Amino acid sequence: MDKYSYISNAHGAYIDELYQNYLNDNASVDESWQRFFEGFEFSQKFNGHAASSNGSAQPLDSNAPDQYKETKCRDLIFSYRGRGHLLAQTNPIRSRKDRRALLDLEHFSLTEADMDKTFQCGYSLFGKPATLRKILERLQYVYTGPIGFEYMYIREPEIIAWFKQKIEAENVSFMPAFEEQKHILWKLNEGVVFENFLHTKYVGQKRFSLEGGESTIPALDAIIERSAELGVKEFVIGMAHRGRLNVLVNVMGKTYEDVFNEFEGIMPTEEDLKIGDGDVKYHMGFSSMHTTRAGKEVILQLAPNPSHLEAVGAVVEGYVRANCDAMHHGNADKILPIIIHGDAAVAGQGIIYELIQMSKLKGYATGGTIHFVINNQVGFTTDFEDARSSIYCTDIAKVTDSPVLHVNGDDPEAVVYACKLAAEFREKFNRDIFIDMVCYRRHGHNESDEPKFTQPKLYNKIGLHPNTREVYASVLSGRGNAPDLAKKMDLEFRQMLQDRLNMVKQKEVKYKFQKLEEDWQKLRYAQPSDFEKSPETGISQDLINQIANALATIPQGFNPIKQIAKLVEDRKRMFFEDKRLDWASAELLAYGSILCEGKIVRLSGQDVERGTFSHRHAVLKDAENNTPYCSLDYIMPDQERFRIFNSLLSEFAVLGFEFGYAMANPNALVVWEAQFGDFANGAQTMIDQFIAACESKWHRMNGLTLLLPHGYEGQGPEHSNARPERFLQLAAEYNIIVANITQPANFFHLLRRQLAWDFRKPLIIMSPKSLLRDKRVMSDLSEFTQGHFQEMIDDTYAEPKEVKRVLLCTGKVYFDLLERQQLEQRKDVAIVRIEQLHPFPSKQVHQLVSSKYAKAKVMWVQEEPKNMGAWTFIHRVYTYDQITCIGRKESASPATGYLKTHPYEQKYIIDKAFA
Ligand SMILES: Cc1ncc(C[n+]2csc(CCOP(=O)(O)OP(=O)(O)O)c2C)c(N)n1
Repeated sequence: MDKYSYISNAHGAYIDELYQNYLNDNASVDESWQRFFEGFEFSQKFNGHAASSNGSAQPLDSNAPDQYKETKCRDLIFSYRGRGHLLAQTNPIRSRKDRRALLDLEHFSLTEADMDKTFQCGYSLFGKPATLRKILERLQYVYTGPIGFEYMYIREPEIIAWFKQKIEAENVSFMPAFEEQKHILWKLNEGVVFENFLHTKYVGQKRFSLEGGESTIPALDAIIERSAELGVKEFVIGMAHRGRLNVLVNVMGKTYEDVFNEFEGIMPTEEDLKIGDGDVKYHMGFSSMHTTRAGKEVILQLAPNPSHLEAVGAVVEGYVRANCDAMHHGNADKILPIIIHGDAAVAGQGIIYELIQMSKLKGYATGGTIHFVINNQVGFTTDFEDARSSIYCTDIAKVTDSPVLHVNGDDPEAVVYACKLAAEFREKFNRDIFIDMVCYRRHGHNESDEPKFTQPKLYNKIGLHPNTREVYASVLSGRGNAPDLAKKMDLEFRQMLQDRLNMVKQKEVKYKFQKLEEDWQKLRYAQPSDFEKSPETGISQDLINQIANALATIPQGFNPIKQIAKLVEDRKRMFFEDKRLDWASAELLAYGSILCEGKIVRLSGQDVERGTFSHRHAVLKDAENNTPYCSLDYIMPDQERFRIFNSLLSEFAVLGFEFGYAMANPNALVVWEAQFGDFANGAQTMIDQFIAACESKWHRMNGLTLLLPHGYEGQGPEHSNARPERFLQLAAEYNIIVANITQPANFFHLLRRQLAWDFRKPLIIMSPKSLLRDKRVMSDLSEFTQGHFQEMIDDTYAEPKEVKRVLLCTGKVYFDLLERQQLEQRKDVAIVRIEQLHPFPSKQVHQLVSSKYAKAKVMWVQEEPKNMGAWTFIHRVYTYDQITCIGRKESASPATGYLKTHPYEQKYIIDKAFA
């Protein structure tokens, strides 16, 4: 402390403290401070009097600065690392906005007169003291060149140290070898010439060209090459419209001929039309096997994608996680998600925040994602200044301490360098990283748009700006490297495209199916007849006993709280004495049975481990140390373990993730549960664009299951209604299953049916709340050892000959109707439950009504208002006879907020049904 008492300014106390820390443990202070203190002690040792007793600093020799300036120079280095990116030359088309980098010498009380003084802190850049001139030169070279590095906000010192080492020491110059330069030019040439070719051949056709951002092609190539060297075997890419066709052919290996065919407008075959309606060419997915230049064989996948920007990212993550679980032994290093964003979308869409928050959670982590932003500085017609409040479009990266590399898109060598660095970072730290490639958009939002309506000044500049390939070609020829190369490549490639267009048959891309793709190949698309009767899904009593044992066992040494001890006792009694199961037991039994088939069961959503309504208790917690115990993991050897995860408080991204998981693996039962059904509307994009339409648009089946708590129980507008009407409105052409079930055994069979079918369909279940504990909602054990899902359940109480009225209903209202029927002993009213609303079991219902209750009037009873619930759908499908509806009046709000009003409304419905 004494040693530093001469520093009489505001820094003194701070430096004193640092020095104390340094004396206690050298490594506890930043490396540059270590060098600083070493220098200080060195000068103390040899000069004895680095400072005067009156506190003012004194130079050690004529060329050495005083300690105050030494400190300031150190600040300068530190500040360049943290703020240099604000000055980096990343914008190819216009000068950067002043972001107040505050990096001038005067900000550090340094002057021109200090330039040739030697500073100890040169150590941290050169491993030895250096003049301010050299220090500044190096800092400017590294930090204000074509890449702006943002990493100093990261709170792990080892990551900061890694970055510093990489960019300040190992790769000060990122100029690649000549062979690599040629390859970059080749990829750029492919990117540029392909767009140019389409532009001239298909004038005015929408293609969302990559022009202005063509460095994306060498960029993706570099990520794939470097990651493959580091052991990645599979890449899953999510991207929007911009540049997609270019990526498809020049990265993914789709044939040029295929793309030309799509531009010519292919006629769908009869087979295609049977599956669905298809999608535009810049939304389609693709997968291929690719051999890297270093000879590594890797799988490339591009996820299909709707117009809704950024939604696909969550799907990609789920897809990656599924492949990681099923094919890479959980090893995320083998599979890499790459998400390509637009600058406006990544800044504006809220799902990005959800996605980022998922990235490190145990249920959702995928070992780090490379985010690549094609930052063309405009979103449709909106300037970046109207598109965000943050400085950078990537500022969300800071939420998870993910580094960002801002790079000039007109410098493909810098882009390639940034991509390789990102690949190395991801493999080393399994953390997200962002590349923000600043470029421009040569045309309007699409090719027929006039950009000068809104950005005339910018587009005057862009009009004069040479394309990236020309820019790079002149860099290469400036270096004296093969001046004719670019021209030669252009001619060759253009000729090849012309040949392809002339329909010279292209060598087919070799396509090898990966394992899960093979599993999908074993399935088939559904036919209408598949929905007439469900397959048998019972399980043996032996298996039930094994699962029951697991569910009814608390392991030695585990301390349950009192209620859990009782719950486990109750389970045991249900399975082994009463032989009647409640809802939760039926559900867990279904999951357990699938796990025992060696298949994955994944359940995620908010609070699913315990269950929102405290019924599931799939994961028990030790009362003393909180250790979790998942009973279903202990049924038998060689079973799959139960993948159950409490999710973050997100619907959009989490549902997208689960959709992606189910899209990857046909043999996994993937379930997402909403806290209450209404919250699913936060994920409406996933429901509309992916769940309802994926098979029709992209010919991709998906077996995702949604559990949406639903039912009118007086809990108010927001906890009553899972909006079945919305799902039913989306329902057509057997696209989704919508069910509302009343019996545990039927729930069990429905869940098992998801994997028993030899096709896959999304399943949406309006699931119960208070019924979870209702004594009437129990099923005999015998119903689990045989049988199948029942789409419709007939009345067993009414006297068919006497029946004058048939009440068709679904879900919870059945029990209210039942109660009245029993109470009033109404043998003249039959209550028929529709357990599966879509596909509607028309044949079964019509057959029943026309034979058993031929003279009866048919009514639809629902507890929802008539503009909600199933009524509008029933009206659509119940074509056989006249049918009327009993329900709440048409309403703006789903349910009353007045607790006392609720029972009156409910009674009114039941009264009318039996009137
Ligand atoms: C969720 C959503 N909202 C609006 C749109 C309409 N839209 C299509 S492209 C676009 C601009 C996207 O800008 P940016 O993310 O910068 O990508 P770019 O098109 O510039 O590559 C908009 C608003 C959309 N597709 N998705």
